[in-house]
Amino acid sequence: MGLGIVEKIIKEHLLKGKMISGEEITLKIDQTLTQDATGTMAYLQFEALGISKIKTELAVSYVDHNTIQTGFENADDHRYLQTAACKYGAYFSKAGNGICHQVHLERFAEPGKTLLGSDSHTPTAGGMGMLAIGAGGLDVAVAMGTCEYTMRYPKIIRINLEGKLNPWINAKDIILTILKMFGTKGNVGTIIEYGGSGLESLDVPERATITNMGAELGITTSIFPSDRLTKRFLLSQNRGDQWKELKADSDARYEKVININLAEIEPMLACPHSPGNVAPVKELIGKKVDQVIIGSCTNSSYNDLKTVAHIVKGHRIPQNMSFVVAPGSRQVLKMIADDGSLSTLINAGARIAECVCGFCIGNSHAPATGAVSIRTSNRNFKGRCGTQSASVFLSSPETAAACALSGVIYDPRDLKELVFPSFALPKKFHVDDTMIILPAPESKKTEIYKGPNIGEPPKNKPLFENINGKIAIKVGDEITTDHIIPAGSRLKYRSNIEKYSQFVFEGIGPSFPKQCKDNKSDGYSNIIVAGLSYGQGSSREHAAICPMYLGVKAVIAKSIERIHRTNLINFGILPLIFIKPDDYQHLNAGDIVEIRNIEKIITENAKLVLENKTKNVDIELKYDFTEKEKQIIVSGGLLNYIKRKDK
Ligand code: MIC
Ligand code: SF4
Repeated sequence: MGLGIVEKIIKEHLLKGKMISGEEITLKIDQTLTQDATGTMAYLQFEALGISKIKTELAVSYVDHNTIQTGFENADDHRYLQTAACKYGAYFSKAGNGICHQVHLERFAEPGKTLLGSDSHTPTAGGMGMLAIGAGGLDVAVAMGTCEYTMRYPKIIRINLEGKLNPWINAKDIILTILKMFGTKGNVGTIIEYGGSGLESLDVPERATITNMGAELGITTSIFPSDRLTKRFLLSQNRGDQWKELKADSDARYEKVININLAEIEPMLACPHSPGNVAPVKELIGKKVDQVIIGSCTNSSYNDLKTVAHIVKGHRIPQNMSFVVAPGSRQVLKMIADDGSLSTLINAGARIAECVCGFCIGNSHAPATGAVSIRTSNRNFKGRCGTQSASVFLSSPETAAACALSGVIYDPRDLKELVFPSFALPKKFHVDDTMIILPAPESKKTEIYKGPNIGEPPKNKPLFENINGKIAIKVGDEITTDHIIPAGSRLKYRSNIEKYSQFVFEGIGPSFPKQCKDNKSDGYSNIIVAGLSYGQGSSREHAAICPMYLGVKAVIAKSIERIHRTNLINFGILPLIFIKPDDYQHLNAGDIVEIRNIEKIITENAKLVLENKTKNVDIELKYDFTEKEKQIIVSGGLLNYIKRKDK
C-alpha cells in the first residue's frame, strides 16, 4: 500500500513507536523555532536541563512578539535571547526582521523535514511541505537538546482542493471555508494533507495562509506536497538546493477524503468572537467599520500587501477609519518599498507598523470602545485585540482593503472599476539576512545576560498521593489561552512567573490568583473546572506554568485542546475529563473535592473517582495518559522527570 506525505515524513523520522492512530510515537526533530514571548522560558528551561549545546540541525530564536519596549523588560529579554542563542548555537533573528512564521518560510523551511516550534502557528511551514508542529516551550527545549518529540500518531485526513479560485478570492477564504465546515472544536489529533488539481494555482505563501490557520481548527498540523511551485519559491529565495519533491502515492489511504471546489469559494469573514464563527461577506455587507489592519503571520506576504496597495491606489481611506499595515518581514517591507506599494499605502492614509506581531497579540492598535475592526490575522477571541467591547472580524487582504476604502463591510468583487490584480510571485525575492545573527564559533561565545525581570523557571513537587482540593474557578466552553493568561499589555512579564501569575483569568475571573492563595493557605490544592475545548488557541505554556505556580493540581473539563493538555502534563497538572459531561453541573467554585491514591490509579489504569465533599456526590473522570505521560505527571512535570531519569 502506498503512503501519503505525512506518513512518508513520519516514517523517515520515526525513532520509537508504531504508525497506528493513537499510538505514542517519538519523532526525530530536524529544526526548532522559538519566539521571544515563549522563548525566554524555553531557553531558561533548556539551561535548567543542563545540556551544553543545541543538537538539532537548525534552531532559530526569533524576536517578534514583545517589541513594544515601554520599559526595560522586553529589551532585556531580547538581550538574554541573543546571548543564549550565541552560547547554545541558535540562529538569532533580531526584532524588526519579521514574524517568525513568515521569516521561517522565506529563509529556513525545507520540504520533507520536521519542525517543532514554541508557537501554535508553527504549522505555517506546512505550506513548504514540512511536518511543522506547535508545542509548549519546554517540549521545544527538550527537542533542542535531544532532537526528539513524543506525540500520538495522528488521524490523517486528505482535503483535495479542485479547480481554481475566482478573481478576488484569497487562500484565506479557503481556510475560512474549511473552518466553517470543521469548526474549532473536536479536531484534536488530526493532520490534514492537501492535494488536488487546485494546488497548481496556489503558491507557497498562499498554501502557508491555509496551513497557518489549521491552528484554529485545533489540528496537530497540515501540509502541502512539495512540487514545482515549491521549487520555484525556493529558487526565488536563493534556496533552490533545498528543494526536494514530496508527493503522496496514488494509492495512499486516509481516514477521510474531502473534496472542495475552489470555484465555489466566496469571500468569507470570521465573525466575533471565534475564528470558527464564519459567514459569507455578502451576509454582512454595509456594516460600519472603524479599523482595518493588514498583517500577522497569516496574511502579510509580499503579494498580500501588493494587492492591498493596488486596491487602495489613488484613493484616500475615509477620515474616521484607522488603516494599519504591518508587513510580515523585513523582506516584504523592503520589496513594497522598492516597487512603490509602500508609498501608495502611505498616500492612501495607512499607518505603517513594525514587521512584528504587534496588533495581533493585542499589544498595539487596540480599537476604540465598541469599534468594528477587520483584520487579516487569525484570532478574534473576545478582548485579544486589547478592547473588550470591540468586534473583530477576520478576512482576506482583498476584503479588508475593500472595507478600508468604503468604510463598511464590502465584497471585493463589487470593486467594479478595478481590474483584478493577479500578481505572479516575483522571480527573485530581496534576500538580505543581515538581521539574522549566525551561531557564534566556540572562541566567540559570550556569557548569558539576564536582566532583573528574568526569574528562574518555577519548580514543582512530585504528585501528591491524595488531592485534597478546592475548586478555585468554574469556567464555560471554549476558554482560550488568552482567557487563561492574557498577552497584550501583560506580555512583558513572560519571564517573571511570580508577577505574570497575578493576571491568570484576568478578564473572566480576576479574583482567581487571590482565591488560589487563600485556598493554599487553608491547606487545599486548587482545581479548575471547565467546559468544552479548554485551552484553545496558543501554545503559551504560561497558561499551565502560572496556574501551577498558584497551586493548581488538576483541570477537570469536558474536553481539553492538544497543546494545552500536553503543557498541563509537562507542568505536573492532571488533565481530567468528565465521563458524563452533565456532571459538570455537580461541581461549583468553592466546592471541596478529593481524589485519593492518584499515582496508583493512573499507573494501573484504574477507575478515577472524584468525591465532591460539599455536595456529597461522586463523579467519575477519565484520563488517557501514555506510559511516558504517567511518569511525567507523577514526577511533577517534565523537568523533574528528565532529571529523575538522568540520575
Ligand atoms: C498567539 O498568536 O496567541 C501567540 C502569541 O503567537 C501564541 C504564543 C504566545 O502566547 O507566546 C501562540 O499562538 O502560540
Ligand atoms: Fe504573532 Fe499573531 Fe502570528 Fe501569534 S498569530 S505568531 S501573535 S502574528
